[in-house]
Amino acid sequence: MKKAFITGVTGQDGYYLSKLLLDKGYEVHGTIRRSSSFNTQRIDSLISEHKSSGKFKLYYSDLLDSSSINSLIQKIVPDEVYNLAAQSHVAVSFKNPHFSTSTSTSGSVTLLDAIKNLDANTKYYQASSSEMFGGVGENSLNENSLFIPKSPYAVGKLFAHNMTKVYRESYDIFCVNGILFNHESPLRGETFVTRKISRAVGRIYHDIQKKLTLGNMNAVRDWGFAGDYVEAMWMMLQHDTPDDWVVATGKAYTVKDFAMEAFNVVGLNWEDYIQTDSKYERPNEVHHLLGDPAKANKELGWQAKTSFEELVKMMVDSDLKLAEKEKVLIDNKLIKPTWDHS
Ligand code: NAP
Ligand code: G4F
Repeated sequence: MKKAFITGVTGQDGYYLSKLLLDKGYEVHGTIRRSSSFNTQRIDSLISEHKSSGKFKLYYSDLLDSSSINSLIQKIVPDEVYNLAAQSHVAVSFKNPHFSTSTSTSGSVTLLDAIKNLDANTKYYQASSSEMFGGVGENSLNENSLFIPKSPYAVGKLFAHNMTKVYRESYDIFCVNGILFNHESPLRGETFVTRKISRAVGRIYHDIQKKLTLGNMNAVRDWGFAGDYVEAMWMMLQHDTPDDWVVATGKAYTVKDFAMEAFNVVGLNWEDYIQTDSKYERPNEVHHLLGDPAKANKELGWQAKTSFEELVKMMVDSDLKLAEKEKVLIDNKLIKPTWDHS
């Protein structure tokens, strides 16, 4: 039985990747951070499902704690390591630059070096990001495009990306970079723009929110479904040779397009509900990200299966159900509308 070690298992991709690997018969070992409130909501269903088999194991750790990461790698001796952990919000990385960059920089070196010292042919996946391209111009971006990072988040990711290549070339370790473009789902964090929109549509439809306030609605992104993208992560580690691959749909839309489509799902006109505020704009915006997945299509046999329209509908449908439950609790005075985290 293959063993996978996943950092960032409590995140959006952590859930989808764990589910994929558990379904394939892997034993999955994931790190979670100690928090004063519970942070395993996304993976609670997997924890219950695999309680008796013992195939889903969790450990308290943090990527900044190299000693715990080293001990875990030595104890588990995983076949595959997926480094998904990051402070992944670009706007927040401007406010917490030290933490955001060190999680990616120190974290990747700790893992790569632990794998080198283990000497057990462990394969490594680095969660690289399209954010590293910087979104200058409107060309479709591939593995050979120039990186022009524009945020502390992107600088940290570029360090980890380059370090992964250094370990691959220097020590013959099977380590890959998945340069993933934006991928979303009903489990997306609520402060990313797609989920902020789908959550608002659900709440506006159920009359528990009046307006949605956004930043730059002209920003362009290549949005895919996270469930499709974790398959590409796994496929990279099954390829004959280690390399770097872009994972994207090859189609681009504006934030405004996403909002229009989301309000359309419930038959409302987005213009009646959306306002803008410069507080949601970044100090250095990434304007346009469109990916060219030709290499992943050809070499990995990977294809994005979910269309933009299907993705938006999936997210809105899920958030309509959530808002319906919230409405009952609010009407019965069991909860109060929460502080705006966005
Ligand atoms: P996410 O939902 O924000 O999850 C991030 C995970 O990292 C969470 O489990 C979080 O733990 C954990 N984490 C944060 N700081 C940590 C630290 N210092 N030590 C250990 N764990 C830490 O992100 P995602 O959307 O699943 O993305 C997964 C990875 O892919 C990230 O590295 C992200 O930067 C990268 N990526 C994402 C996209 C995308 O569009 N989703 C595109 C390209 C690349 P808590 O739950 O405790 O916060
Ligand atoms: O949803 P976002 O916050 O995602 P962003 O910045 O593209 O980053 C995500 O994708 C990256 C891959 O390219 C990942 F590496 C990263 O970890 C993360 O998952 O913002 C998307 C766009 C931006 O241009 C932003 O300025 O939407 C614009 N936007 C407009 N109004 C907003 C808002 N973004 C947020 N979060 N909130 C707004 O109100």
